[in-house]
Amino acid sequence: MMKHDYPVRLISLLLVLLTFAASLFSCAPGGEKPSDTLPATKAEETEARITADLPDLDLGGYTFSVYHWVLNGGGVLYNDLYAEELDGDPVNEAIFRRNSRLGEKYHFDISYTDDEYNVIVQNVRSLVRAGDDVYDLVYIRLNDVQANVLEGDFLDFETSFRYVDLDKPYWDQSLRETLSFMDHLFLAASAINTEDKKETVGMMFNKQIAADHNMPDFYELVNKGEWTLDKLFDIVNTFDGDLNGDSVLRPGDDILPCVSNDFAVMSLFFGAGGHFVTKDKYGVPEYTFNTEENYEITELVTDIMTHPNYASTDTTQFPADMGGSVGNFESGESLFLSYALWAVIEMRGIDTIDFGVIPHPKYDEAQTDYISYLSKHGMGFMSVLRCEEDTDNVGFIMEALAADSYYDLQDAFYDVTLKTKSARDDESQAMLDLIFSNRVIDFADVYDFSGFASAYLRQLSNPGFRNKNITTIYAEYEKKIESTMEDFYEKVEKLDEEIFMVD
Ligand SMILES: [Ca+2]
Ligand SMILES: [Ca+2]
Repeated sequence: MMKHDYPVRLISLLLVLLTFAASLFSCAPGGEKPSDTLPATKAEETEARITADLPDLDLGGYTFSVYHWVLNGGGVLYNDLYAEELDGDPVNEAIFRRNSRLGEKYHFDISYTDDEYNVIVQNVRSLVRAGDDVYDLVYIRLNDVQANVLEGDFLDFETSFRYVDLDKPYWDQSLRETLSFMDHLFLAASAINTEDKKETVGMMFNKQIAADHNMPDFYELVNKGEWTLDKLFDIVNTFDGDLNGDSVLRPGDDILPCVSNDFAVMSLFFGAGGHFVTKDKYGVPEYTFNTEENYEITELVTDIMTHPNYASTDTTQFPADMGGSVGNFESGESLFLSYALWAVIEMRGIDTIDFGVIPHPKYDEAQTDYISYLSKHGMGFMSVLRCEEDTDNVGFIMEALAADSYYDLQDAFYDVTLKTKSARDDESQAMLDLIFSNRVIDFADVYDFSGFASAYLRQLSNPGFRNKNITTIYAEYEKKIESTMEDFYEKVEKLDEEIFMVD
């Protein structure tokens, strides 16, 4: 277990030193920028900066303690809550400045503790049973948090905090919708975190290859609402990248139209409006995968990903030293890379390729919005222990942090995400806005009822599924899905009756 606890005063001193250093190197790339500079899209959205409606409280030196998962001691790209020292990274700097600014204004400190992803699950359970509210804000990895939610370990964001205004845009509205059930929200997403943003998927494209192959202007295609699965299929199907003239496209030999790992099945399916679970008007989740529409989307996605020109690291042989699909894209050997956005951050040191980012395609032009999926394996959402006594302070600090992070921290994250040779174009920023404004994660992927969501993910890569179509795979899971859904309803009912005292 690691614990860091630094007083705000020390942070302030470091901040003074940093500001001095920044003034010495003010022409350095990535230098300080005025905090009132908003991204164009946000400026268009609203004339005035959106602020939290909070009274001017003095929290009397309250220590806001954060408890966060890690994987083998690491696994998080940024510690979004806590910056121990300045390391020259814009995101780190934004977190550091945010905490100093708010800590001074409202008089509180932040402490941070982490534990392995499986240990934290058990510890949270024990703390709640013991009524120990030592931690104010808890992050368990989304892949591991199901039992804690259903056993009632967390407070409901919708009703528990008088200072939290979930309707404000710095609370993620599409994920609020996705993660809630029967009027409860136990896991919340907000501007405080970059962790969930970097796990959100996008399609990176190589601008030089696009020009060489007379591709349409992808930004324009997206903006006109014409970026669809059919368009992607056409590109994959007709792409001429055969450099060695053997009439097949292979990673290492040729230029490929699109590379990914098997997660692209999910990114493309959900991007096209597919779903496992929908909710009825009372917010009750129902397993509704078994529809014509979902099978049609799956068929299109499968047509794309099993096309001989498409290369997925889970089904295609990549050269061993290539670094998979990300490495293939980095070395300028593919037009598209479908991946989580952390790949873009990883690529920021690379100056040999020039690339942009767009969302995954829609099913057809009639689909209203582009939808971006996110992976549950590398991030967790905010939760507060059910035994928390200090809901006023905890709610107040969460609200203050979220409102502040909506500008400086998110701007810094954009900066880092786009900080490649020349992917920092205005269009890319607008595309990231588009991606982050409509993100989903399916309820069935979060709770993995009966394991069908996992089977869906591995349908092309797992040898047990590869020769079956999705209708057959679903039929094998159907009975088990029904019983796990019944089990879920029973648990929620128990939660309502015994813990939240709802009739
Ligand atoms: Ca507490
Ligand atoms: Ca070839």
